[in-house]
Amino acid sequence: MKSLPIFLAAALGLPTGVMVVAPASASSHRDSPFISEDPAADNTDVYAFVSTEPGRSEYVTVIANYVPLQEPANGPNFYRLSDFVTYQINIDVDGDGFADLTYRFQFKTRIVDPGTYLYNTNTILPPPNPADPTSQYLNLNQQQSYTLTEIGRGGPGGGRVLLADVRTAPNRPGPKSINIAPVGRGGTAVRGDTSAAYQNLAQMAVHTVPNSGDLRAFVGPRDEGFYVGLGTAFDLINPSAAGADGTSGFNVSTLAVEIPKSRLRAAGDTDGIIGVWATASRTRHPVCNSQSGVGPDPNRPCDVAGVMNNGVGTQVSRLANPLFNEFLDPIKAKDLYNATAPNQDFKNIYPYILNPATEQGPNTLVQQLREFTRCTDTTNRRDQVASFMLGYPAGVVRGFPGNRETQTASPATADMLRLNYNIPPKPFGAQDPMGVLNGDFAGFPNGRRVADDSVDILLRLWGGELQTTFGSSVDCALAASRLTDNVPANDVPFLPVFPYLGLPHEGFNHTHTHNQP
Ligand SMILES: [Ca+2]
Ligand SMILES: [Ca+2]
Ligand SMILES: [Ca+2]
Ligand SMILES: [Ca+2]
Repeated sequence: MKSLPIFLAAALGLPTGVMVVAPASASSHRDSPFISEDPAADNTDVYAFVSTEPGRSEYVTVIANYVPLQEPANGPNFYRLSDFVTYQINIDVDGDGFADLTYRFQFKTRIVDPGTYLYNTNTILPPPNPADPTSQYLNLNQQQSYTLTEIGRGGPGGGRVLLADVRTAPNRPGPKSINIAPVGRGGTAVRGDTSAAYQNLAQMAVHTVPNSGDLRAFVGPRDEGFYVGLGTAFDLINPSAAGADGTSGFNVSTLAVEIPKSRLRAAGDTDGIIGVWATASRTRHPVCNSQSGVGPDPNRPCDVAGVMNNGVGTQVSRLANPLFNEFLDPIKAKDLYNATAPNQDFKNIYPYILNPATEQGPNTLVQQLREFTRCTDTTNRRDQVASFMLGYPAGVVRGFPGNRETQTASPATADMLRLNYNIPPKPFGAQDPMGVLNGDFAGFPNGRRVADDSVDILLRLWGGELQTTFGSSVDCALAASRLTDNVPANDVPFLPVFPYLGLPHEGFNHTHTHNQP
């Protein structure tokens, strides 16, 4: 049952612990001042879970989303990832906050016909040789490919190329561009549901790496899967019973990799617990230099000035737990968070998470939540540290075996998405979107699945639901358990197969109704 806003509950004579509150944009959209100016490098969400597709329970899927709030009708230069950004999925297997396994995505854009304005010059058709991952979709004029490199312990040098110059899934302009058969370019009106045709095309961008235990990777547009009551958050948290999903009808750019557990063990993992985060690093900030005139390369008619770094680049975005930098870090620390690695968090960030009131002042999130729950501790939040910076020791949550590293003597206090992948996955459709808090231990905050209601879980965790189990004398579990943004589900279905996130919205036919399904 949906909860009611506090004012409505009071009017009906119901317990006024029931309330509505709604936080920010998608989990890390525009989370810091600097990254707001650089959407192509902006991390928006990270997911990590044991694969639920049948036959894939020995794999861990990690998804990193970038480029927030994409309007689907964004032609002719449809959204894409930047050729001048290094995107990385980072995995720590031993709890020290340093990556032991990194998956690096680097992109290349190719314009087939630079003489036209078009994204696609006719209906986008399957590649002539689908088995060859470098074979591009027919009639796709603006093509983007990527190289995926796996880097082991020891830093940025070297690495092993898993996929080279392979295709990404195309955007989804509409029924004239996405169809089973070519429809031509005449004036004929074309209607119809392109979901099956698009799914067919997009799954051709799922690539398998046979010499790496059938590791799989995907890059392409998806529906924004982070459903959230967006509009009420920054009106000073203004409760609304409407349950409007503020990201409905928008797309995002998804990078996904499905890693065999055996590779995690080969990287040094011995306890089945990993810490995951994603980053974006700018190698250049492109500026078209008018002095250069039209150059010999039709893809690069201008010199690209503004070289920042010719190697991996300068890190400008980072994300692990949803809404961590967005809500828990003060403005003065947000850019620093994005520029640093998890092993710096104990020094830079931990005090704000443990003692929000004394370290940040009177205007923190927990103090805003007190308006609704009146039982939220503003200092000594060891529950928040465990939820987001350490993982849970066994026994803290009844029945949950925990996801705190046992491999190091003192695990790093760092924002990483901890996943205990020894916990068996729940089948798709049998998952509880409230995850660990409702006894489904394969869900957030043990990793994070695409369908988990991260916002409601976070509201309950921030609201102190676990404080008593961490020794607080405050008992607000009941009130906290009623916190919700009244947005219980995504606007489109998630997929039961890799890459799991729903199909992107179509430019030709989409809405931003914000209504709940
Ligand atoms: Ca490590
Ligand atoms: Ca959505
Ligand atoms: Ca481990
Ligand atoms: Ca929700």
